[in-house]
Amino acid sequence: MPARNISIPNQPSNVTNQTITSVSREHRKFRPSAEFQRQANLGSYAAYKRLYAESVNTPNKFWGRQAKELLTWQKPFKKVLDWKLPHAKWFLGGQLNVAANCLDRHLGTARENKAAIIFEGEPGDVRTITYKQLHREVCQFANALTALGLAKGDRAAIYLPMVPEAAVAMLACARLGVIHTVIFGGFSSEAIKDRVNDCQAKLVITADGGWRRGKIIDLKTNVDRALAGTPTVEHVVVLKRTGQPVAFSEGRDRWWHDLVAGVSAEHKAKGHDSEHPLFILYTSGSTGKPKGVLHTSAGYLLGTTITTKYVFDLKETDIYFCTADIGWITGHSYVVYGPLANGATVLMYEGAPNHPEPDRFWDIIDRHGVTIFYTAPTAIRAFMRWGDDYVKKHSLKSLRLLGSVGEPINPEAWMWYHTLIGKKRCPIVDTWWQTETGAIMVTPLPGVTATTPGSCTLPFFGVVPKILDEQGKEVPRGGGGKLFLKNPWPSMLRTLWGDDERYKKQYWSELPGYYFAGDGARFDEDGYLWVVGRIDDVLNVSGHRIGTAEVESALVSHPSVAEAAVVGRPDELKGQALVVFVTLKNGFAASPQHKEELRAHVAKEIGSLARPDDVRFAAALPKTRSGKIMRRILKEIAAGGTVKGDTTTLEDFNVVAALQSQEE
Ligand code: 7RM
Repeated sequence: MPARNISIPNQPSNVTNQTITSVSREHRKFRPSAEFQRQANLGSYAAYKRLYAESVNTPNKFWGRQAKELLTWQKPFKKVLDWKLPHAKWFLGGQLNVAANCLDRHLGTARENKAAIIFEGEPGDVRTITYKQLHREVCQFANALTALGLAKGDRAAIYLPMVPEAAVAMLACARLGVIHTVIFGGFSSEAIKDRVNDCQAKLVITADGGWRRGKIIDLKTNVDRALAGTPTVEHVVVLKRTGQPVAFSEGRDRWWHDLVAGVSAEHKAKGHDSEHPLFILYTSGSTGKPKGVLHTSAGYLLGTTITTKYVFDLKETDIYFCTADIGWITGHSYVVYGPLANGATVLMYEGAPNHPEPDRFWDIIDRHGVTIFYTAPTAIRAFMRWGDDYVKKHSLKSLRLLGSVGEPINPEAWMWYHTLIGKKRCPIVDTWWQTETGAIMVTPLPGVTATTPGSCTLPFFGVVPKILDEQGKEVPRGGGGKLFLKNPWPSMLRTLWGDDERYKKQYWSELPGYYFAGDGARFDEDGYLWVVGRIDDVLNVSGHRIGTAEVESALVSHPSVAEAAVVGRPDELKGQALVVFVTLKNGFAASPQHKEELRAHVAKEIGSLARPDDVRFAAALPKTRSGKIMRRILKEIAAGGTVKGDTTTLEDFNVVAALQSQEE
C-alpha cells in the first residue's frame, strides 16, 4: 500500500479548518449480537435516535419525564431548567433525598433483601450487605453524625479505603445534606490538609489503615499529620479496618464502632432542594491548587442513574464490578450513586489487581459471578503486560458487558479486552466523561451501537459535542479540533467551590456559550467521536498538530510495547522533536536496535513525519493515582530540565527519579 508512508492517510483534503490532524486508520466495526440486542434496555438504533432527538430538541420535556420516572421526589419540581450561562439550575422547586433514592425506595420491594454491596477485602475477607442492611447502617451513621454536631450544609472529608463504610459515609452525608469531599486514600497529608482547608471541613472520616499489595496504608497517621494545620476540623471518626495501633486524640477522635453503638437505626430522610450541594471532588489543575468541582443533588443523581441504566444495560440479576476507587468521580458515579439508585448489586474490591497474583480481578469475576466489568485502559495495558496466562486460568463466563474509562483506549488494548476478557461475546462501552460532567457523556449503548476500537462513538442523551477550530468554526468530519459541549446537562458541575471566577474562566471562556472540555478530538466519517488526548499535550510535528493518543497507539501496536507516552521537545530545526517513552512487555529487552525498530514502526504505521526523534525505555511511566499518564512531567524530562510544578497527584515519585537518573 504505497499510500501508507506519505503524509497523512485517511484525510479528506478539503478539511482545512482543523486544529489537529488525525493519523488513525482504524475502521473495524463490532456490532452487538442479536442475542444481546434482544435483551438490551435499549435495543435498536431507531430507539436511540428517537430519544436522542427528543433530548436535544425538547430537553425540558425529555429531562422532566426522566426525572419523574427515574427519581423519587419528596416534593415535585416546578421548572426543569433555569439556564443563565454559565450557571444552570435543574428541577427547581423540587426536593428529594439522594440517599433515600439509593436505599429507602428499594425497601418494601423485591430488592430489599438483595445484595447492594458484595465486598471483598484484599486479605480475602468477604461481606455481603443487602439493601435493608445498608439502609440500617446509613441511618445509624447519619444519627451518629447528627449527634456529633454535623448539620445540613456542613462539609465532611472522607479518607477511607475501598470498604463498604466508604459508601455508608457518603450516603449518610447525602442523607443529612452534609456535603462530602472524598479524598483518595493514596493521597498525602499535604493533599488532605489543602482539601480540608479549602472546603473548611468540620469532620474527617477515616480508618486506622487500608490494605494495598499486602501492606497497610497508614491512613490515620496521614490524617493526624494533616490536622496539625486544619483549624476547622472538630472531630475525626476512625473505622477499625486493619487493627494496627493508632494514635488517638482524646475528645477529637472517635472510633466508628463506639460512635454507632446503641444508636438508633431509624432515620427519616428529609427532602433537600434539587440544587442542594451533594459533594465537592477535588481534581488537579495543570497548575496551581486543585479545583473543587461542585455537584448538586437531583441533576447529578439523574445523570448517573440514567447512564447506569442504559450504558451498562443494568438488569436486576447483574453483578456489577467497577474497579475505580471512590476517591475518583468514577467511584462516586459508578460505584455508589448510579448503581445503588438503580438497585444494582455492586461488587467492591479493596485492594490491588496484582495481589496476591496478577489474576485477582479474574479470580473475583469467576468466584462472584460478575456480569459487568468496568475498568481503565491503564489497567488493561497492565493486564496485557502481565501476560495472557493469568487470564486463561479463569473462565470469565459470567461476563456479558465490558466498559472502559479514563483515557483513550488504544485499538490494541481494545482488541485484547474484547478477545481475552470478553471472549468476543461482550460489547465494550468506551465511555468518555469527566469529573466535571458528573456522568458519562459520549459512549456506545451496548445493544445499539456498532463499536470501533478506540472510539467512544456517539453522544448520550442530551449531549451535543462539537469539534471547533481556533476561530470557533465547526471542523468537518475527519478533522480534529477542540472538544466542546453545547447546552447544559443535568449532571454538570455547578461551579468550583469558592471560586466561581475560575469556573467561568476554566470552562466557559474558551468560546463563549460552550463548555470547553480541554480535550482534542475529531469526528470520523461515521460521526463517531475520537478523543486524541488533552489539548495541552498535542504534538506539533512539522506543522501538523497530532494528538498523543494516535502516536502512542501506533507504538503500542508493536508486539514488544506495553505502554507508551509521547511528548514534544523544543527543537531548533523542526519546532518540536518527538520523544517517546516506552515500557516493554515481559520478555523484550531494550537495545539500540530495538529503538530503531520502534522508530521505523511508527514511520510505517503513521508516516515518516511522525518518526520519533528519540526513544527512551522506562520501567514505568509517571501516572496520576487514577492511572492517567502525566505527560507534563515527561515533557520536562525530555527537555532535560528538572521536574517542577505540582507532583502531589503522582502515584510514585520513584518513577520520575528513575527516568531522570537515565539522563546523561
Ligand atoms: C471519568 C474521568 C477526564 C479526562 C477527559 C479525557 C480523559 C476519560 C475517556 C478519556 C478518551 C475516554 N474523569 N478520558 N475517559 N479519553 N476516552 N473514554 O476519567 O476528570 O478524571 O478525567 O480523562 O481526557 O477529559 S477525569
